[in-house]
Amino acid sequence: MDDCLFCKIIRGDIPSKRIYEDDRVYAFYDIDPKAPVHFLVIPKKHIATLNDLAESDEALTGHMLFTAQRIANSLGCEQGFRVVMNCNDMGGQTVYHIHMHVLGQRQLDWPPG
Ligand code: IU
Repeated sequence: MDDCLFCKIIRGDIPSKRIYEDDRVYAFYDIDPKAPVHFLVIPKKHIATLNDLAESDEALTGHMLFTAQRIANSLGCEQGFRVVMNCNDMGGQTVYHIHMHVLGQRQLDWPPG
């Protein structure tokens, strides 16, 4: 997608602090961190919202989750971390390319705001 901010990050048109990348996913630190560790895992395939997922994306989203777990643990979050996906405006989504927020290294409250 030409005008998608996260597609631009994947292409390197917008700078990001990359943590990990493979043929299917890209992970980078959030520019506005809400915890000592806060990174995003995004698919290289453009999918606007969770509502746009297809059954054929099941393996991809599983790979995103496994990537989140591996990176969180490599960044010292073995004691606990949180994975959040916001869907649409009501769910707090601001960038319309699905992404997993991964937050850790502080005590996280429940419920989130
Ligand atoms: P949201 O779930 O759509 O609200 O999250 C979007 C996140 O993307 C938000 O936490 C931003 O700080 C983050 N972000 C970023 O890390 N780098 C960017 O260039 C842009 C947004 I644009």
